[in-house]
Amino acid sequence: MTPTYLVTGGAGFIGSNFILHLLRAHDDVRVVNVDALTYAGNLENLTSVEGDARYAFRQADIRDAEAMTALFAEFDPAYVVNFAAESHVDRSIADPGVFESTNVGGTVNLLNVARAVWERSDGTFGDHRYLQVSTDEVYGSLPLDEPDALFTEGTPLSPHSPYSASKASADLFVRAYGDTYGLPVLVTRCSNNYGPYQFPEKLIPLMIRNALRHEALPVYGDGLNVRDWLYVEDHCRAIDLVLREGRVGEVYNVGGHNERSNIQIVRTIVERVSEAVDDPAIDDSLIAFVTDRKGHDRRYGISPEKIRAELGWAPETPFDEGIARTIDWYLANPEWVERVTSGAYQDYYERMYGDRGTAGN
Ligand code: NAD
Ligand code: TDX
Repeated sequence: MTPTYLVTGGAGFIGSNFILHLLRAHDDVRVVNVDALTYAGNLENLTSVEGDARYAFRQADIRDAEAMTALFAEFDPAYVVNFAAESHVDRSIADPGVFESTNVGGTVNLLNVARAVWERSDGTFGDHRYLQVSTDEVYGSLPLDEPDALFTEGTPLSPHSPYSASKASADLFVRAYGDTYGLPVLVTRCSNNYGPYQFPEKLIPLMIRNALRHEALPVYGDGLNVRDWLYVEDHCRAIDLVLREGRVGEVYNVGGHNERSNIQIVRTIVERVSEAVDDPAIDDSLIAFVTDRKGHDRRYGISPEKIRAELGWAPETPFDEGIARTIDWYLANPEWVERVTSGAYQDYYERMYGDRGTAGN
């Protein structure tokens, strides 16, 4: 039988890449994209599949029980993949409420609906599966002076930002629904993604955009915070693999041993963008060290050993290739950037960076 994926948050960065991946990877598939279309949701990411008979879009909020129940009735999904979330740490520091509401409340609502619709009279759930797309940030922060220390699935949850606290809470509800009701749940915890369609509030696309405009490149604190970068397509493959072949009830970390400091990333972008557009005015003098993010996690580093050993997953895109592809995509799609950064983005930028000052101030 053709499996139907109900993908929430499918108009966002990773969700839209995941939908494009599914439709490329499987002929025999149906995909329903359910997205509230917040500032981060953009259907333009999916224009290439709009006419595909295997794909449908419905605008709805994962917090809306009635709407979710109606969607389950309409599409009878075999799988739910929950990407829908508020995803930006800086926004969570400025305004935590919606992070609790969408990331925790929305997840619990989806779990309730999945349970109500999928549970049979004997308490079993057949082949249905619910996958929660989580993040390495739930594990907290690693020290810089212990480079061999990595997050494993057994690392205790220790979130620091309102964003990561909301994601960790959601993960605990997911586990509780598995343990208590037998709901067939899976969780993936991935490191920082980069690639096409990422909203330019996140480090890499923000730096590409600012460099092209000769604007300051705001590096938080000393720039030595470390993130573990994974090309989005590799994450999408991992999610699909875990959904189809992972062991129900398990958590799988996803990452590619690609740790870099923020300043390294920014310098790489400066060099490559300058070269790509042949503009020597794009240089390190644009870099501005600004006041640090509150509660800024120092380092993330993922051990992907479990998903490698159990499911044979490994990243396929080396950073050099992934960053070149990403920069090329942003250079080739200035209208996309222009459209998502018009209007409300200007207010956001002023609020976040307007009075940030330089580091140490
Ligand atoms: P994003 O902000 O680009 O997209 C989020 C999407 O969810 C948007 O399309 C938005 O419209 C939608 N959405 C928000 N609230 C909603 C609601 N109440 N109902 C329905 N839809 C709603 O985020 P992203 O970077 O693509 O991240 C997707 C998921 O992956 C998130 O759960 C995030 O925590 C997780 N994650 C992200 C990264 C990363 O590096 N970006 C890494 C690991 C995990
Ligand atoms: O202007 C900036 N300057 C800067 O120095 C921005 C936007 C970020 N930074 C730093 C903060 C982080 O150390 O760069 C690093 C990456 O920042 P973000 O792109 O905001 O990502 P991060 O906070 O690491 O969280 C991301 O990865 C994990 C995603 O946004 C989350 O959704 C995901 O769960």
